[in-house]
Amino acid sequence: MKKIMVTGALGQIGSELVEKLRGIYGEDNILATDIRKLEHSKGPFEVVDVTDGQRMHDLAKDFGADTMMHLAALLSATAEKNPLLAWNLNMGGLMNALEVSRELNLQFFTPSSIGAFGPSTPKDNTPQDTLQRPTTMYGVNKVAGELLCDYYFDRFGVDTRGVRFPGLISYVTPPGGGTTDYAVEIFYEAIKQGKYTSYIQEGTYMDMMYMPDALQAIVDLMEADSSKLIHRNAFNITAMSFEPSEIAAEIKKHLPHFRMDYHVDPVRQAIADSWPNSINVEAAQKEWGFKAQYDLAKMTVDMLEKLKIKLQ
Ligand code: AKB
Repeated sequence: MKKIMVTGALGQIGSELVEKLRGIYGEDNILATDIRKLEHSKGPFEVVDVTDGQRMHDLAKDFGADTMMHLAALLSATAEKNPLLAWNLNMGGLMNALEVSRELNLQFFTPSSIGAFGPSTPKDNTPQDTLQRPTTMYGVNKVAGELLCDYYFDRFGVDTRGVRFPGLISYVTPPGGGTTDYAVEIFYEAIKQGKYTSYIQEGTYMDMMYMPDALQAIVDLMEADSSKLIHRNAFNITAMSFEPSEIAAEIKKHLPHFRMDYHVDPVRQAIADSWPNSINVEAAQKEWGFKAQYDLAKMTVDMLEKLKIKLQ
């Protein structure tokens, strides 16, 4: 049975991943950690600042962890507002998590992102192995992180694994400070107000994925036969690619009065413009059987249904 320490456990991915992992491996086998306090936790929970490597080490050791899932990070738009903080937190936290994993011989997961690509990357059907010259601090962090994870495997034999996530959409915990967040906000506003003002321009395609597929991908990759993994880290994965008017049209099928207009945020638009339109997922399919269950239509039905109940 795995014993997993999760950082960033109260974030968009972490809050749902911890639940899923507790369902699979048992409540007491998942140590959730975050910089924020949680008043009532069902399973083990500790407050951790990931820039404090010694505390991470002590907690992982006392818990008897055999796996580290490192999620704590600033997202793209926040990182662009505060690049120095992003460097210190994203890179410092990752180095600490990797070091703890090397010292305690833990299996390791951390997400990269479509943000690891840049304007000179091929925009359509973006290959697994391609040009990566991102123009954002987040992207610089992600490329450096991908390389560090490869390095810790090659140099120290740490069983590092990871994916490049697209924008993640869920009804449980809202994301904060990302460029793809519009694709989550639109559902909340469609139900609450019947309208949404998009900060991303019509025609801007980005890859996206529904959270249940993202969580399953993490579990599948971590359970995959190590000898089959050629890439190990930073696997391209995605479930759909759309632009704002397409998701609006999909929502309109269920909420006919829904209206959308645009007030473009130049910072987030520039980030989105530097990212691919849609990425190629063949390596993930071949090496560990990646497959998404939700397309735009199926996700929209589920999001609206679940959010209507949540927002009642
Ligand atoms: C963001 O928009 O910053 C994230 C991501 C795609 O990495 N959702």
